[in-house]
Amino acid sequence: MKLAEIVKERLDKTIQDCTNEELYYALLEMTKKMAKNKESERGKKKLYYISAEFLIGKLLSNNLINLGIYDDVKNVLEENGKSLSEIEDIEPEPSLGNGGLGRLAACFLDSIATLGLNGDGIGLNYHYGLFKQVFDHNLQLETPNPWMEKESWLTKTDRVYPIQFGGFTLQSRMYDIDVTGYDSRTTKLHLFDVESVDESLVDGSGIDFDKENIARNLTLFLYPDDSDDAGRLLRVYQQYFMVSSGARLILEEVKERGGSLKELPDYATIQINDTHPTMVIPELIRLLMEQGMLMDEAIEIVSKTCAYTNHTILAEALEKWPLAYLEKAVPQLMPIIHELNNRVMQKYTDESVYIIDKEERVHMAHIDIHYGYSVNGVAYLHTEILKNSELNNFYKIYPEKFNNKTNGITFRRWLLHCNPKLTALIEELIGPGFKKDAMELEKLGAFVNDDAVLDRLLGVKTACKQELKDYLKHTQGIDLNADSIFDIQIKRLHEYKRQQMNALYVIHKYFEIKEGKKPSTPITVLFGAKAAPAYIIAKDIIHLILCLQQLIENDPEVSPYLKVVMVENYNVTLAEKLIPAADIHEQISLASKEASGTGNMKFMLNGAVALGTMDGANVEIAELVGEDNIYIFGESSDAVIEHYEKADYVSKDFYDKDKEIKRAVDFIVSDEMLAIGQKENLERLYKELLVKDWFMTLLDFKSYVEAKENALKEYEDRKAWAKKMLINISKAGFFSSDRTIAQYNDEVWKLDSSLA
Ligand code: 26V
Repeated sequence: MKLAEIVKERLDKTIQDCTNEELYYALLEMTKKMAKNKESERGKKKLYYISAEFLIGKLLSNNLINLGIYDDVKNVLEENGKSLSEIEDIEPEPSLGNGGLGRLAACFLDSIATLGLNGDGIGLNYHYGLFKQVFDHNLQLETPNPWMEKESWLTKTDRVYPIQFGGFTLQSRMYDIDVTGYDSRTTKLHLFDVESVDESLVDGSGIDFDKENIARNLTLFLYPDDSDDAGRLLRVYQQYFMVSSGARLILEEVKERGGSLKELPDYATIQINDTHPTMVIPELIRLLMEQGMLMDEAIEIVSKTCAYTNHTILAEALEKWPLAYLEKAVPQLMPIIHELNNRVMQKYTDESVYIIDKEERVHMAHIDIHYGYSVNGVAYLHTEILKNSELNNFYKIYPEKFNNKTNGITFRRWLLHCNPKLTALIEELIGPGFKKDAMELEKLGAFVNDDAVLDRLLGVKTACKQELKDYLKHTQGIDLNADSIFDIQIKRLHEYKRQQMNALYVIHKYFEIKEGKKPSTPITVLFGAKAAPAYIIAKDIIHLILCLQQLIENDPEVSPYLKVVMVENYNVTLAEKLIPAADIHEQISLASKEASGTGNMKFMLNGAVALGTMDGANVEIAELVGEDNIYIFGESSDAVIEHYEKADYVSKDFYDKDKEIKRAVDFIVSDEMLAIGQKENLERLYKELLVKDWFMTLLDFKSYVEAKENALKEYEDRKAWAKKMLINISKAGFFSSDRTIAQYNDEVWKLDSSLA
């Protein structure tokens, strides 16, 4: 059905007469109908990707591209005096994820659909998502981010399941979002919602609500504040609600496809995305036993069905739920969890592999590893660290279960959609084949010495920088200098990602400029990051950055050469504008701590050059592009792991012995800064860096400054820089999520491709 017919039928209007909002809803209806007609053929075995997060971003443009009608729609709208990009602005962005883990799940669904694999996503339908970030007096405030309007991408289904908790039962209803794959089929994201949810529980503009009213609050927020027992318990309720709903759907679908429960592993494979969905293992065992299966057999069958992906080695992110929480929320799982633990205890004497520890906490990852058939890390280095250190005791027991699947990104969103100018240039140079086979980008290598091509590449970058400037002016009132170097760090705010190190560099540069050492080209340091509401130091780092932004903005001696910008409410939409405009991207985590990173891949694909440590997928990027096309600094992961083992890192030593480090750190609590910022926040951060600095900022600071100066210097040779850009783009093919998903399928899931 054509757009003109839809608006006629909906509103009895012509396209010309419609408002942007009316056109948005008409396009929504049109794409939903088109996606319906393209559902994948269903093979015998099906993948269920269960995840607490799916950071899907806006869907309209992406769907139009994947359905192959983007240009047609754009033209029709233009002929009628309408702009597709203005219509896109109307679409709310759901914040159903936090960062890389959730965005990865969304990229994976795109690739699963594109490859024609039989696989769906399963998650929760959070009404207010994570939260919307607002800056006030240089501090982060959180407000709800409602995204479900009268019409949305969600389709209500008839599947409703009763989900039992200790003492009460809630009804769970399934909603679906169609996920379109490029040029091919669609798959589905199933989001479960509690029927009794009540948005009015959130009053005022903040994100506070009655955490104990589970029936009404369960699907309001992703990761509600977990700084108290009620918040943590709510997470357990959410997790069980998600996996019990998912498990029922999976078993029902197996039966609908003609399978018996004994054949579960032949009909279903479940990818557990980090530990949030781990309870699916005991829940499936329980449901199979409820249908008459003996425990031994139920455990064996479920163990052949579930596979686990680890996304972090940070101790605080590895979930360990107190037994008491589980006893209260999900008492029906307790006999099973105890039995799973008993079996481990009977077989192994090493207490570090037990499921329940001496402090009566349940280690969720241990359930996955013992009772799943595959354990994978998300980049080469990360998997090696899992095997050789973090999970070494498990690796010794189950070497055959461990495998690596280096993350990937969908090029449809992170090139075709977000950077049409670069896409057009690439297509002109090497033809359209790279859109389906990302490895074809290698063909760009033929142009590294072609001055005309390099000039055009620089031209595209300048145009993207100008677009970002216009966008930020229009949406956030921020002024950028499009002729400056755009140095960008966008990711969750976390100490291990070391935004504080970048901020210390800004201070260092501020001093240099004051001393008369001015950069050849002005520098703009852009940040985008949300801090978890209860993560105090992360919020202090945001405060530091925002205060620096204000201080420098108002200093006429410095502001022509240096600008700091922290964009408000960093999300997928902003990433799509920021990434094409970057010259340098910061991937500066403490080596060993960033499992993979996926932003690094997006920037590379868009012709930015990385400044980074040998961490996560940076290692693989460095190997592919070669040392001339990336700026690597800092201690190795081995050295860092050794520092932790020996507990021999003392940040104060670095502060005492280096004047420039001392000067930068001291500036955090200088009179200038205290005149702008909050004493409490700045002093806390200052002390943290001096007495703890758990992620070794000061250890790497000097080599960071050196590497950054080198990058800034080499930027001045525009031709040589353009070459680096081109090489980065040409080597990005490996990081297509189509490759990652094909590897999961070949080595873990073993589904048939319905496109074969
Ligand atoms: C843990 C927690 C702990 C409590 C607070 C809320 C919360 C939310 C998420 C998590 C899981 C952290 C794991 C994670 O997000 N890992 C990221 O996964 C990306 C995709 O594999 C990877 O690129 C990033 O390097 C990794 O940090």
